[in-house]
Amino acid sequence: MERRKFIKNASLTGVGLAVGTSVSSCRNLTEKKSIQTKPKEKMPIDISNFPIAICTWGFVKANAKAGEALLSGKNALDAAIEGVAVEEENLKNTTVGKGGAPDREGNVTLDACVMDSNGDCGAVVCVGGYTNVAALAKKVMEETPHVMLAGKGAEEFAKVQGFKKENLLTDASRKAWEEWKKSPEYKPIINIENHDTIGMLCIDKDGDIAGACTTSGLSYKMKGRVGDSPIIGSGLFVDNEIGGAAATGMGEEIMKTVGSFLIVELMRNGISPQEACEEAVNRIVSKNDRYKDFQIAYIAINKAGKTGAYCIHQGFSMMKYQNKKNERMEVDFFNKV
Ligand code: SD4
Repeated sequence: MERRKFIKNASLTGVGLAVGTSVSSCRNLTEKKSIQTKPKEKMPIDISNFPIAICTWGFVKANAKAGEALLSGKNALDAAIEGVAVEEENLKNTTVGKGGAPDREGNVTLDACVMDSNGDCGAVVCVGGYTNVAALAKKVMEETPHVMLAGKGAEEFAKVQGFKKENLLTDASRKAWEEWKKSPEYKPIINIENHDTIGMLCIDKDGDIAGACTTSGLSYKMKGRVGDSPIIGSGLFVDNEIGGAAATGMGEEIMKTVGSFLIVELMRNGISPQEACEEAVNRIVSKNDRYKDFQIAYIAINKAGKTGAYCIHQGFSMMKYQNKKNERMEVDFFNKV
């Protein structure tokens, strides 16, 4: 549209532009409340449903750890960080923390983010040599004026904060990488069973929501590649009035649709966590006929503690800890043919 027409249309629709807009119309704009930003109805909240912890995949121990931390009175953020740390420290998990698969050049680099019930958040990307990157992301949130630190800067910050430096490349991961190098596949097509990022959402005893997401990213990624997991709104999003969502799978596709933010916004408009996860998957598969080659999975929880999850391909599960029970739930999927 040409500029003049655009300005005219903008003023007709009441959308003030900086050029040619009077001070009073600017004031009107800031005073005007968005009709879309409040839930349609106030959710009935029964505090006896809390605490609750949910996480991606069948991470039984991690979810139990978070559930127990919540029961002992820890807040949602600290419980989520304790929970995901179980997988960050699990050497057998080749997609999170220590023991994660390296990039094509043999470097293990980790990504993580956290978001709390005040809407504060922190993230670290491309961090080598430190295992507990979700806890490091919390430090970024609390101790710096920033939201995200990358690479060397994040590593130096970890050192200053007293995190222990470690070699993240285990013998098993190195051997698998050396094997992979014999006939390297550079296409970003991934095995649908090979996404084990842990995204976790917790509601504590007070009904406050927070989350954490941590990963080593795609196996044999390009050096410097960062996926959705540490990106607030993509791998994780929490709004304490509405709920939270987390993602796992092909980060490039999740980022293009800002999946976790989308789910929370859909819930804000009165849609259930289940329907919101289905719609977020639908946004991807409806535009992208390559979906047969990659997995995307979402989990979500709303302020009332209702949960939902959905994915593209069969094989994804979600853990749910509630009333001292830690259950694994198989998740419905899109690709039924
Ligand atoms: C990423 N979402 O870096 C992550 C991948 C994943 O287990 O889920 N890996 O794109």
